[in-house]
Formats: sequence, structure tokens, C-alpha cells
Amino acid sequence: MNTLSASHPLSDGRTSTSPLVQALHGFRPDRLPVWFMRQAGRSLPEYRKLREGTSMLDACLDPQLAAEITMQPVRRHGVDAAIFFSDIVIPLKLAGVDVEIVPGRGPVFANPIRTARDVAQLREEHPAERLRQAMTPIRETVQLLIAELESTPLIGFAGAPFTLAAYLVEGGPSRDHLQARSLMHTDPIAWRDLLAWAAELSGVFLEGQAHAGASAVQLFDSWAGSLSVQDYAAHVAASSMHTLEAVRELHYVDPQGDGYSTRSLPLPTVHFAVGADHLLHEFAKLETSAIGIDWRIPLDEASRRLGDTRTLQGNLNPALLFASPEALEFHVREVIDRGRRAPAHILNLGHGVPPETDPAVLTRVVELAHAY
Ligand code: 1CP
Repeated sequence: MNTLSASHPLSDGRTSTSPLVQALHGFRPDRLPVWFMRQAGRSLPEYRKLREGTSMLDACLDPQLAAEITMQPVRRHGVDAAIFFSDIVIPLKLAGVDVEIVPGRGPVFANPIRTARDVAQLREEHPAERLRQAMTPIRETVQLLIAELESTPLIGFAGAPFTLAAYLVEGGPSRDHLQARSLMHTDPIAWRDLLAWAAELSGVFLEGQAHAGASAVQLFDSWAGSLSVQDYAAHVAASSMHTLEAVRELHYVDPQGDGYSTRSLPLPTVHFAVGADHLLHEFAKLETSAIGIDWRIPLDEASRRLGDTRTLQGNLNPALLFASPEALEFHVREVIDRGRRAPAHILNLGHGVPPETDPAVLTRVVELAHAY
């Protein structure tokens, strides 16, 4: 077993009794924890101002800037967690892969990965070791953040291997990830090797954030919903497991112990995907502390399907952020009520904050959740 340092915010008690960490361990804290995927970024005028003249990837790798962007929504909305400002392609970038984030589009790769030769070259030229050597700006950003966050937990994250491969194979964002879904059948060995490589990089990225001070980590498999259950089980699940193994062994000594015995608790983990309720049973096998649910199925139904065993995160419909205050309030209450079926609940959106969102509406959701 691998123990987080005594000065880690979970070990020294700063975040171990926070509503987020309590809920991730399956308890119902006094206050319902709430945070938003993509809370940092384009919906905030202060973000747009700070980002002027700096590219997305440069902003992610500048510790002062990335820490400040991470803090902005915490100060403004009073959310119960900070999400590390970075991107799922940062570990690839740090391993030397030629990738850019094109404004208004997303990650674009100079050399799409289409053949067994491309995969072999990628593995040879960009090994996980190269990322390990390049993690300094990530660790520095996390250290700056935990010094400022006090009792608010920082959530670290990584992209799941399939979602990364969906970009690598297509060369950029795509509607249905068809080329990636084909490669797993046209060349299953190359596909397996590509996912194993991506899994290792994402694992190094998660582990680095955890050791530096993140109090939980989330695996984003945003595009897994495009897969059939059979394809997910046969060609994808093992690679997500591989990434999670990098943090599975990480534990901390519960500072709330009774003084006679010590209790060791695991670093909490979250799994998230979109449009993937057909894969819920598969995600359950990954044994994360919580499962993120998008807005397509109600939380009580998701919990029922999981045997009421798992903390759920979600699942406000982002479209309701644009509805009348009354409709939004009704929706927030309904999501919280349905979430009561699960052992514990973390309120979030079913997917990220749309860039057009009025930030005052997000603050209102936090207030509603905390008051209800
Ligand atoms: O210039 C900009 O502001 C670029 C927009 C942007 C931002 C703010 C991108 C490009 N990435 C990010 C930050 C980011 N990305 C965060 C931290 C901020 C926060 O959550 O508060 C996180 C967690 C991500 C993760 C991410 N990147 C995911 C998984 C989460 C999800 O939303 O599904 C995915 C799929 C990406 C790829 C990506 N990066 C950027 C964009 C626009 C996209 C999506 C492209 C597409 O539609 O395929």
C-alpha cells in the first residue's frame, strides 16, 4: 500500500471532513456538496480576461496562471471543490506529442494515429517516463492551490484512454469517433497497444496530482457513450482499469481516527461519461468511489440499476441553466430529491458548463443546493 504524505490535505485533516470527501466515502454530510464540471473557464469574464494573449496549453502549464484560473470559480460561486485547470491532452503534450488546442474547436493532433506503425512510433518516441520527467509544472500548480484552498478539496483528473484515443485516431474532435471505433476491430492489437500507452500516461498524470495534494481524482471518459456494451467490455474497460490502478493503492491515515487505532482510507475516485447509461454496469466494475451520471436518466433510476451501492454525481441538465429561475429551481430540487436514493450524492451538471452560461445562475444553483 502506498501512503499519501502526512502533509497531504487528506492526511492532515484539512479536507478529510469536507462535504465532498465525506460523500465520496458514501456518507451524507450536513451540506450537500456541489461543484460544476468546466466551472473554470469560458463562462467567467475574469477567466477570459486572464487568458488574453495566452494559448490554452501555455495557460495550463503556467503554475501561477493555472492556479488562479482554478481558484476563480471557487471564490465566485462558493462551490465545494476546485477542479484542477488543465486538459485531458496535457499529459500527451508533456510526453512530447504534437498537439494544440484550437480555439472554438478543441484538441488537434499534427499526426493522427491510424496504423500499427503509428502506434509503435508513438510508444517509442513518447514513453510515460518522458511525462514523469516533465510533471514539475503540474506539481507546482497543485502545491500553489492547496496552500490557498484550505478546507476546500482539489479534484485532479485525467482523460480515460478511450476518450484520448478518440482524439488521437481522428486527429481532432469528431461527432461519432467512428475511426477510433473502427480501429479496435480492424487492428485490435494496435488498438490495445494504443490504449495501454494512453492508460499509462493518464495514470502518471493522476498519480502526480494525487501525491502533490489533490483530495480526489476524476476519470473523464466523455465519449465512451458511443461504444456498444460489447466493445466497451472487450476493447476499452481494461485500459480504464489500468489508469485507475495508478491511484488504487493510494491511501491516507484518517486524521479523525479515535487515537487508539488508525484507519486507512483510499484516495476517492470518480468515473464520468456522457450518454452512457447502457454502460453503467461496466463502469461499476471499475470500482470508483462515485459514478457521474449525465442528464439523460434520473438519479433514482441510475441508483436502482447500481443496486443503491454507489455515490452518484450529477445530474443537472445544462439546458436548464438557460430556463426561468422558477424552472431551474424546480429542476434543482427534483435532482436533489431523486439523488436521495443513492447512499450519497454530489450535485453537479450532467456535462460541463456551457460557455454561454450566465455565471450568476451557477452561483444561484450553489445557494439553492446549500439551502435546500
Ligand atoms: O480557450 C479555451 O478556453 C479552451 C476551452 C477549454 C477549456 C477551458 C478546453 C479545450 N479545455 C478546457 C479546460 C478543461 N478541459 C478542464 C478544466 C476546467 C474545468 O473543468 O473547470 C477539464 C476538466 C477539461 C477536460 C476535457 N477536455 C474533457 C473531458 C470533460 C468534458 O467536458 O467532457 C474533454 C473531452 C476535453 C477535450 C477538449 N478540450 C478543449 C475542448 C473545447 C475540448 C472538447 C472538444 C470536443 O468537443 O471534442
